[in-house]
Amino acid sequence: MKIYEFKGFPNPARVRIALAEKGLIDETEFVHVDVPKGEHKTPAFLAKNPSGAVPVLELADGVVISECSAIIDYLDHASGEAELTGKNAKERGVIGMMQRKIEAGLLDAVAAYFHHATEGLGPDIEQYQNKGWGERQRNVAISTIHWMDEVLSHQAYMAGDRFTVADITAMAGFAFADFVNLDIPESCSRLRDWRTRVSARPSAQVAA
Ligand SMILES: N[C@@H](CCC(=O)N[C@@H](CS)C(=O)NCC(=O)O)C(=O)O
Repeated sequence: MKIYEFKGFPNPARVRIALAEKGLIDETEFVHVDVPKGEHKTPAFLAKNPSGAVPVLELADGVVISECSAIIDYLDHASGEAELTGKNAKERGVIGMMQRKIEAGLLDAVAAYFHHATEGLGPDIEQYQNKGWGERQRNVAISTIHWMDEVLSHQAYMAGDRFTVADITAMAGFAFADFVNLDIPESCSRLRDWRTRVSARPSAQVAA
């Protein structure tokens, strides 16, 4: 299988972490897409993902899957037990809920701040910006960070007692937050401890 990506960017990192957790890195061909140069907006790439974003998974039979949550869902079910996305109906519900709340409230919110309230990827790529919306999304991210710290008062990981896709999304969210200088406050000590623990996982090194 192929992954079209830009190594080091937050969303491609989500898929790299999942590949490493599943032991699938060596079975993957990584194809570099030069996002800052706009290669993700070319007709050839838009034919694979009309959203014009990385990562994209392409299977040997030509089937293409975009959106990290869908890619990770596929990887988790294609190989071994579905530890990352849930082994039964209840787990799938809880993990899916936490993944989506963290995706919307942290990762997407920080991305909106970056693209709308900073220079983002530069004027050639950022053809519409709304500074007020970007600033508002920064506040959404800050609220989400405090909520995540509270979640960790009764469980070790974002969706329960083991590492899941919800933690992967959170890791990417904080990598993006670092990039825009949005720190985890000192008062959020549980969240800081969680970040130290998940950053020490071998899969985190693969994504860096
Ligand atoms: N919801 C998408 C987000 C993908 C995304 O925004 N990727 C970024 C890289 S981290 C990108 O390609 N940005 C290009 C752009 O916004 O022009 C997913 O889950 O895959």
